[in-house]
Amino acid sequence: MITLEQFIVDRQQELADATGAFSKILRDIGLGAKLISFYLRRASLADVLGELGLTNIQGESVQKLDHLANTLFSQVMRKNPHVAGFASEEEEDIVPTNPNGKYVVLFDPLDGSSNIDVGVPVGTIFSIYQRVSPAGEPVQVADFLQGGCAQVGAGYVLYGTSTLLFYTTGQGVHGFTLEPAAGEFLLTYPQVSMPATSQYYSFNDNQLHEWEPALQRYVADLHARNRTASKPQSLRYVGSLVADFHRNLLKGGLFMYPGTVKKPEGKLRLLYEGYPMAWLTEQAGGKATNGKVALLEVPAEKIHQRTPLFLGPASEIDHLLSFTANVSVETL
Ligand code: AHM
Ligand code: MG
Repeated sequence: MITLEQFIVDRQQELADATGAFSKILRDIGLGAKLISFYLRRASLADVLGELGLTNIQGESVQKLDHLANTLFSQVMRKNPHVAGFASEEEEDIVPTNPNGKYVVLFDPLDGSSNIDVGVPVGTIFSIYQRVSPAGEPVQVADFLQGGCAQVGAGYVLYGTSTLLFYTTGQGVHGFTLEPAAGEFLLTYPQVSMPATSQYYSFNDNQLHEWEPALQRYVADLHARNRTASKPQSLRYVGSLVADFHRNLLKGGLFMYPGTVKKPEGKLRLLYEGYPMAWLTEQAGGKATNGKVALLEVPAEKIHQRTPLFLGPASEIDHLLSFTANVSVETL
């Protein structure tokens, strides 16, 4: 059995210039995940369900557990000397922490808020960059806006039937399962690859009529292919990105959350949700796009930027792009 700690240490030894700083951040993300998992397991017993009575920067109602998860993760990051600052989906601005730290961390502490109160899996998503501002000074927004290709680590934690932590540092995707009795994440999914064909598709089509016509044509094509396929794809949509993504990663499937004609930027956030999931998808052999270009190439302009998001097996994403890529937004 290989623990997350051991796995990280073994990998670190393979890097000549490794100082252990990055590994310590990954280990602390594991610690934050264990703490959040502990509270989630007791959520309906410990009066931590329901709304807090505040709205976040996105204008959305903050759940008590959103707030708790953000506080726990933030505390863990503040105490890590290698973290120079962090940005959270739940915080309005970037949070400078240790000026001598070498890295910045971005996270969505509890994704899938609408599912918290009903016992449906939720997740944490994280993304790590090396800072570009000078060491010794407070971090700046530019440290967080380097773009998806500059990520040095990314992953998610799924609080489901088990608590799972999957991450990449650019050498494939590796997954760990929390052994609750030992309090350790154990390696259970080394070198994950997404199946080349889609078994599932996952999207909320309540606004299909407001999607760009090219995308509506793609959906019609998907349904038409399904009617004649020997193994038709099934719809699976949880409404927690981490849960939907995780299932599709292991089984093969398309996830999409497009924009609408009225709201072309979509709902999901580029930095906290888009970039990390896109990198994991690519590292597992799949493709990620905003419907026009590779998602990792989309420039980051502000920390709470939103993006349309399409993730899945390369062949399915290529097929989707054959409908959407060359249609300019103005002609829709
Ligand atoms: P949240 O950050 O407020 O939890 O919202 C993000 C979630 C994603 O996990 C999920 O993919 C999406 O919102 C579901 O949205 P919808 O209910 O519109 O289908
Ligand atoms: Mg979220």
